[in-house]
Amino acid sequence: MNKSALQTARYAYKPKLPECLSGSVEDIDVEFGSPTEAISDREELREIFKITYGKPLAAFKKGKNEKIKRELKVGVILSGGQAPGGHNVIAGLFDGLKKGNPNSTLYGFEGGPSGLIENKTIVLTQEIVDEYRNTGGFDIIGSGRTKIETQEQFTSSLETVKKLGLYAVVVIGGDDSNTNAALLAEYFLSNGSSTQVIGCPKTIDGDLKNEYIETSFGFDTACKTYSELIGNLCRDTNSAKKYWHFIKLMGRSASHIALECALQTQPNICLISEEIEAKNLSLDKIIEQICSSIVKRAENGDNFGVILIPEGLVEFIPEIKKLIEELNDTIADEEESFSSLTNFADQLQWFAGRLSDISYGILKTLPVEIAQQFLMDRDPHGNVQVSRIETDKLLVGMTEKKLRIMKEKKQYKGKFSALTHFFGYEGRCAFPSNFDADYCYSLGYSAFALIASGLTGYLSSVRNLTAPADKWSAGGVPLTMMMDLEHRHGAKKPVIKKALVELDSKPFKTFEEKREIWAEKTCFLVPGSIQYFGPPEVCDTSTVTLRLEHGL
Ligand code: FBP
Repeated sequence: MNKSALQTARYAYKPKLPECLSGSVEDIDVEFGSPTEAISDREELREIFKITYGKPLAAFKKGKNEKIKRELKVGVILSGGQAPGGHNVIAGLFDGLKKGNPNSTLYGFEGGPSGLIENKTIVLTQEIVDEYRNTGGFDIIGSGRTKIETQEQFTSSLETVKKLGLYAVVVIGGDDSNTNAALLAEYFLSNGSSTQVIGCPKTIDGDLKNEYIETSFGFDTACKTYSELIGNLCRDTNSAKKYWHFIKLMGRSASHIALECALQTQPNICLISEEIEAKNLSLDKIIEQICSSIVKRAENGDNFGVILIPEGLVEFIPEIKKLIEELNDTIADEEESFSSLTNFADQLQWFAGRLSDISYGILKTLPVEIAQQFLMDRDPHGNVQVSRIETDKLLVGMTEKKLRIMKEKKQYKGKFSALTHFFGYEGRCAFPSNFDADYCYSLGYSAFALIASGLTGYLSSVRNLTAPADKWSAGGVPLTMMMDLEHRHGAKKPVIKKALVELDSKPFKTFEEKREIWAEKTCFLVPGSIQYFGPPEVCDTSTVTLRLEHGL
């Protein structure tokens, strides 16, 4: 790829490391806590993870560790959706390995987990890694969403690590990919292979977090990128004063991105899916809430505004959630019959009698193009692809309808002109912020130190993230510690628990305190673009969410 001026300048950026990982590698010692337990379903999980269950927490400290200088062969996988900073995880891992022993080798599995199954690799050389330092994207080796599930896939993965003589595999991924990492770690050991497996917490969605993982990488940069765009729209609409902007924001399920962007930009409305589900709010109630703000602002002469909509919203609105569940089950049960239908009218007809009356009624009344989006191909997990449902357009259509009725009843006198946007993919490959550049490099370096310390079934963990980077701590969290069992496709499966927005958390409470004023008055904040060069208070800060969670 050709290089922009920023890319060239960013090559010179030296990511910061926590003190416990900096300096000479043989000074990185590891200390262990007590054995750990899973979140729940402990007996069943102990059975599934016979060898790797319940390991202790690992923390790095300054000391002596001669083993760290061994020659190692390690493979790395980028799994799932792109997130800014992935290249720096690889750079941190590479630099650690080479510092430990210049003869160590890092293989990149191409195209995600399928690269491991099919043994598709490239050797990552100094020259290749240097090309990608501090850049966004996953294009160094590519990514993919293949899940290692079947016996054949596990067997092929084992064959690959044996053929390559791998000491360890690093899986850079979200909750599902790291659940896979835990299963692989167990599988390798129980099949006589000593290949270790280490995970790194990735996803812009911010939903892979818990007591030991303060945030997943990429969330910081993605939210700052979206907030810049939202802030610009706020200022634009405050200048021309004629549009309502309905902005859908990425985040498959959780509303962390929408909430963080709301805290950064102070829009008039931000819908939080988790709250809508908790309060059992129907689509009509949501429209009422939106119209109430539009009417109040129109009374003040403000016929403009900004509304944030989390991408996963539709799956949290009770009646739509039910519709989606029925659609998923019906399509999965009669896949062949459904896929033989070639037009929407036939598809709609096909669902009559197969869906409940309520769900069928909703499907029929949705605008045709939105209803069609509900019927599009499912993802590999059988779920609706929410990034492809134009919830923003659905809400605009329903708002227009409601306002027309209110106008007829003389309850509304304003003008309503709406524009829709979707900010999603444009945030996933941005140049990582300094925070993500440092955090990712540290996660990769910590993954190396976990491998060199002989550990398997751990997630690389870097904490104390609101402090300056040299004060961060680093170590590993046993993957089984973050697990419970969930029903997936009719069977109980081990999973790493997804962290949704908690309604009693400081970030949500802060938003809740202010949103009534934002709904009526113009309180927009314009955060501007990510700054890569300049004072730390402008360039190195973390998200508002993280700061509030840390009581700052
Ligand atoms: P990960 O959970 O794999 O990080 O991906 C998250 C995400 O970016 C969601 O926000 C979005 O809904 C989804 O990926 C889009 O998936 P795809 O890239 O397959 O269209």
